[in-house]
Amino acid sequence: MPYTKIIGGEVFRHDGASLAEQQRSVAQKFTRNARLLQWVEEMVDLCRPDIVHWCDGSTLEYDFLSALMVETGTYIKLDEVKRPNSYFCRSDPADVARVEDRTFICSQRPEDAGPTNNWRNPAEMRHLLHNLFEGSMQGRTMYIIPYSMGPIGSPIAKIGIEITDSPYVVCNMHIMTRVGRNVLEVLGDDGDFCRGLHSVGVPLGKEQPDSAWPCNPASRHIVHFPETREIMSFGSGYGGNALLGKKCFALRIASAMARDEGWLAEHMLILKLTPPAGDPVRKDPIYVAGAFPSACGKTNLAMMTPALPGWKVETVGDDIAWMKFDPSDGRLHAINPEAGFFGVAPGTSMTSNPNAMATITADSIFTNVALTGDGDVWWEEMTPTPPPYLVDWLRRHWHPESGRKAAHANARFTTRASRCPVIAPEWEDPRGVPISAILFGGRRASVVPLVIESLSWQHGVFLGSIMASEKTAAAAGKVGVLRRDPMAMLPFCGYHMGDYFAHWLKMGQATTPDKLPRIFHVNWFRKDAQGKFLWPGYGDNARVLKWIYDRVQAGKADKAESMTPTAIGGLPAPGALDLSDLNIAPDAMGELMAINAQGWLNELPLIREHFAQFGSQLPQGLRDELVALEQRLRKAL
Ligand code: GTP
Ligand code: SPV
Ligand code: MN
Repeated sequence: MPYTKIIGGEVFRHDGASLAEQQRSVAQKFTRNARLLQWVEEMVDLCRPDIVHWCDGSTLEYDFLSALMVETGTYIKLDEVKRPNSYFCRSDPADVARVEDRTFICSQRPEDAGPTNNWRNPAEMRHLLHNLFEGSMQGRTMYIIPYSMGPIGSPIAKIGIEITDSPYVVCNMHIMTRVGRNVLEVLGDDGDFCRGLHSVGVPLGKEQPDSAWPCNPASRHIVHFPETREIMSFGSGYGGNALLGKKCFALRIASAMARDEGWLAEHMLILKLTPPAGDPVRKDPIYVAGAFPSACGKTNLAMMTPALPGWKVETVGDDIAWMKFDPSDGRLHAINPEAGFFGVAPGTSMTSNPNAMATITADSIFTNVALTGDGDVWWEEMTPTPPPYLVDWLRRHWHPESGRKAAHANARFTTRASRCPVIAPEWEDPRGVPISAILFGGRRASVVPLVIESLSWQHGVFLGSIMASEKTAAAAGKVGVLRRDPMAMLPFCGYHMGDYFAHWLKMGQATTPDKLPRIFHVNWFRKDAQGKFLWPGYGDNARVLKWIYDRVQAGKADKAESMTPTAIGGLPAPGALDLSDLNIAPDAMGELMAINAQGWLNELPLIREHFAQFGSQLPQGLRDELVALEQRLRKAL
């Protein structure tokens, strides 16, 4: 038995016949919420764990579970001087990313899941899951995690309960969400919550040794019941498959709630952009939200160190934004419902993202990176020269000459948002921050210019709806293929994507046009004929942010002259983009800003095909935009 004593919260040890009674008496010290108590009892009966552990979110609990995982071989503690209070973890090689083809939306009617989701009949799926979860936690501890998405008790926050048999999930949830008894206090006796049941799907027989990363890839199911706000996840312990507050609740379930309640749950970073002090025309900071597909630069942009002197970027969130129109000022306000970052490690360096590097100097979890000989971590591009020796994420010896990657492409760090040196002071403001600009962007090697300003809210929604991006390693499957990923929500929209577009259009009616955020489309990923990036990106993206600042801030003298209208939208007028001290070839700049009318015309059949799948649920406004785009392009030829 891993442990028997009561720690931090309370641990209940299954003791034969008295299981129900003991569990009940411990549970009641935590909550009197009848719905919660009954659900936990049912899940204990179903999953038959040896121990039930009600999590209290304390440091004691975190340390205890971390030590437990060191003991069982799941974790390696990193060197206390080099990387204090941090752990290294390797997953099973078959469990390294979200599994989109094993992710399901179970609404009563298939039309409510739509063509971009895997729909399953809810009753049939419940039956299948019941069989999978039956006895799935035998020999294991069941953890009950009460968590809040958003600051505990704030009017916009929402409560979830995750039941899991993975201590790795508990520790990650401690960092990524707000866990604790105070969540249950806010929940009260009759509050409602999002139910999330998770199991790695590997029951343990008596005396049977556990593996360092138990998982059950053959039976993986990441299942959502948007109508009843329930999640059931089986067989995977990795990231968005298992940390149910993140993609499952804060995006798939929350997007359905947002549709019903008139707000937006989006796959977006939130940043604060402050112009240089003493600038004669630029004064107040603005807030920008940006939707980029997985592993396409949200964390980088959210923590960016601007290449332009005096400009400052501070982080509000790096992955998810919940946005509501605030009646007091009529503006769209955004909160980051998360409490931490689950960030892509490879490519993160002092050059690409020094603020992320500073955030993860301590108190962090590193999954599927490489381990150095002296008890620290490494991943591709972390340092200009790799260390002479590593143990790679597959537990093999690694040398620079090994000719393979030391870290998995979707290796991740888990770290608290509060550790970030550029976290915005207002990042936990329950009112959220007022959004002035929304960015949509994907990886597009060709055709799509560096930045486009939409002509209207409807045109901006159209640009978001036709977004495409080359697939990354953040999800299992073939990397590099171009796919439509509307608003970066393709894997995360919990309902029919056509209805989602309609919801976006409707949100544009919620306030007066002058108060709506302005929508932009950006592309940091244009490549030249040799396959090299044309745009330096990273800190130099501040040049684009500065132009956006000028475009959205009323009162700027040369506002009208800073934009050139084109067939696809507004582009920076000649000279309007600040390229001072930028070392870039003039023809590269030309290519980045060119309107390739023929290239866009060639895309129209693909866009039509993309739209066709939504059938009658494609809103008329988007059809109109497509027709108008074609007309403008033909005129431009
Ligand atoms: P998720 O956490 O998966 O939702 O993704 P994310 O959007 O937060 O991804 P992240 O910021 O970690 O993206 C990292 C990847 O984007 C790395 O491959 C970076 O090299 C690349 N990247 C980020 N910014 C830029 C940029 O400005 N230019 C280029 N060329 N690559 C960039
Ligand atoms: C993403 O894939 O968009 C992520 C990582 O943010 S995960 O939480 O694993 O989904
Ligand atoms: Mn993401």
